[in-house]
Amino acid sequence: MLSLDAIREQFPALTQKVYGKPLIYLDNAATTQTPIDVLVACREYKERFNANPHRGAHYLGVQATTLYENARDKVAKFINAASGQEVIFTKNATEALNLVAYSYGMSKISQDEEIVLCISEHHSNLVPWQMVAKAKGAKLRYLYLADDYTLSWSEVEKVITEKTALVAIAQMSNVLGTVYPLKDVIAYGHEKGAVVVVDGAQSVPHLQTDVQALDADFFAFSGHKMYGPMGIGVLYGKREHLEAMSPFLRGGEMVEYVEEQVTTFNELPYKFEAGTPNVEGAVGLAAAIDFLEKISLEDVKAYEDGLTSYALGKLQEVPYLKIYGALDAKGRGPVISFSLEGCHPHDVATIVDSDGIALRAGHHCAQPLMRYLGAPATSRISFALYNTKDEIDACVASLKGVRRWLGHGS
Ligand code: 7TS
Repeated sequence: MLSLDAIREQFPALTQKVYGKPLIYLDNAATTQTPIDVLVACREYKERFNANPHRGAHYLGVQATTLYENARDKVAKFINAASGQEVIFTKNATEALNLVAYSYGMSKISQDEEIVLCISEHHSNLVPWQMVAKAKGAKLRYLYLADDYTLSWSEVEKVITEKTALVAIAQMSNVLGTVYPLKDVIAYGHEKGAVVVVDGAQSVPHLQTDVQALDADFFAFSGHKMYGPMGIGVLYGKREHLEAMSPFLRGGEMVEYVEEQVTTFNELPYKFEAGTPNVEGAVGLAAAIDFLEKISLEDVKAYEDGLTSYALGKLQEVPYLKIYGALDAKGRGPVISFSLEGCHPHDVATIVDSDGIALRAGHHCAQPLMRYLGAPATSRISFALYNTKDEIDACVASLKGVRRWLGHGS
């Protein structure tokens, strides 16, 4: 692993002061900061190779096409897809999940079949399935969590049945940090005849991804949560599914032949990439993958587990603080949600912000989970590979002052 100093030097955003205090950025589950390698790659693309790919036969057009397709191959290798043809570039995880809902869900799900979601799903992996269920007369069913915020196997066996046509589940919750035992859930789903869609938006920056070992049917994630640019995301899909699906959006290079009345579509993956793609984003994502692989995801995980474990211990020393999520770093990712008794999460975020600390407050786009937890909102800190124990100490010290700031005795 590179030294922490060397890693932090890669992130210009982290050297800033806000309100005269060093920025402590603990909102990485929302988006990560960007390393110089990614900034340089994007800039170089725009300065030297900018062209519309797959169209012009001119020099720049060929360069742009090569960069874009190399990025696709890099992504395929990174997630261990069998082929780049199974990797579709999208705008973000949300668009990737909508693509599956529209192109697979709306044609393959039938009346009275069941779609199974976990109660902790982000709205991006929930609202599209509500649409499919409503349009097709299917039923939505939820996997509920145990008191320790884990998913019990008895719950899996109870909810996923022969009626289940599709299971849509995140690998890691963006609120609780729970990492779900997806390999087993997917195998069980397949046993019951279901297709399994994985939302990897939170897990990809922290865990090694292997879509073939998982045996996921679809796997979605975003570039900007893994040190890449915004506006680029990925949908992996097994070839057999993608081949059988209709396009999501239409126009541009996703066609083979267009006649006045009918169109035939391009081969995979272009069939699903309508319009001019985000080459700059793809190039940046490829650079982000290089950056992560240079450090190694194994080392990233070990380091972040250490931060999570440390933070869980320190947060429990804060009076009146309740953690929503497992108290052990094992089986969870570096995302910690909590409440401070008597303090609204937005007040907590505003007060610690004045100390230069960025954390997140709200429902985290997981309102059904919040309702299930009985908490309308929580505060959340989330780590990336550049965070430090000193930053956690500073955050905890700031949190300790919040209740007094709001007029509570202690
Ligand atoms: N799925 C999960 C599990 C997420 O955490 C998010 C974003 C998304 C999907 C959507 O990603 P997007 O890139 O398409 O927007 N989660 C958060 C969050 O926790 N705070 O801000 C965004």
